Amino acid sequence: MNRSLATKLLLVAVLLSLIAVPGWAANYKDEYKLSVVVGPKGPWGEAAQKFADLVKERSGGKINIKCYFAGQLFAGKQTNEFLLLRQGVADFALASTINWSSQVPSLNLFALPFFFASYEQLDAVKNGAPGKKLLAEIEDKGVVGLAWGENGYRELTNSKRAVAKPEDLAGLKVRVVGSPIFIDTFRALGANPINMNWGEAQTALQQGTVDGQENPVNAVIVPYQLWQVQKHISIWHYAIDPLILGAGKETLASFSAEDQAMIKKAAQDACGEEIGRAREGLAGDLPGLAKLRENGMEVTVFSAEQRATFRAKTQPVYDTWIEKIGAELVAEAEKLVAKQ
Ligand code: X2X
Repeated sequence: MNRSLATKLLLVAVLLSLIAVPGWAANYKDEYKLSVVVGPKGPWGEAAQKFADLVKERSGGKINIKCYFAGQLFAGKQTNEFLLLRQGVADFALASTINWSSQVPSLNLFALPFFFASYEQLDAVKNGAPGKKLLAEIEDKGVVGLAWGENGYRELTNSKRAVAKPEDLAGLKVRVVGSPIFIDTFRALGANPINMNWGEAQTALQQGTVDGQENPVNAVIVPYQLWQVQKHISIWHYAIDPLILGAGKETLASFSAEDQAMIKKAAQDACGEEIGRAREGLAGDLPGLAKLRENGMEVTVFSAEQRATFRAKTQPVYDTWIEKIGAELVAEAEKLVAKQ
């Protein structure tokens, strides 16, 4: 090869490399998939879409996240969602900690019966050492937590009668999520819990094959208009359900450091707003409950004494689950809760 040809080839190679690697743009997928258990209405679903919109806007249209609502990505089996993220079937999920607790048992911390009495207690645990440990554990398992969101306090609804004391639950058929701590809790209260995915639960409630269910007011009961099939609600705050906006580790690592920071900020912006909406009208004198009454629900708001009665009834469940969750983690959380 003569020298001038070699020089020309080198020049062409340099030019080609400049064209072929314009930053990271060439590495973007056409679509990134985000999993959501619920539909697009309400704070939870809308926050997922908001996150996708923010990322699109802030990446100048280069990062396109599509929300797959109502469990489309995991064919209804919501306790598989964490696996989907690990396997890269989903790139992101705005997920309830309950649905991930089969793979990450320590997340059952939030489902310990009658543990969190206030939002301040939840925030202290989530933002303190226990919350950080939980996110580190998830990351070890292949999913990066970008931000906390919130489903909310899980309240009991049913079509049969007002529930104010444990005896009122006797024999009541209650749909619960496929996580064993919920079965244990409802059995301890004398109810008849039935494990079911959310998609099937809606049909079961309509057809009356189950009497009740438990879910948060703003994020689920209102957007799904559960008053159409459930006449009674007990505001008993028996479990709280934070959401985590998670990204598959490999998906996240495929972005530049700059994109990763932008994605994290978008997650925090969308979820910060979502937490506010999930709690709206549900603290203090509970103005948010007016909407339930207007739609014909009979609302029973538990006093501290009523909660204490239910807490005593479910204490054996609490005790059994300490070891499964991690004694150290529970002890740390208990300390933070006691301080609030
Ligand atoms: O299935 C439920 O009850 C829901 C929608 O709250 C969760 O995904 C945990």
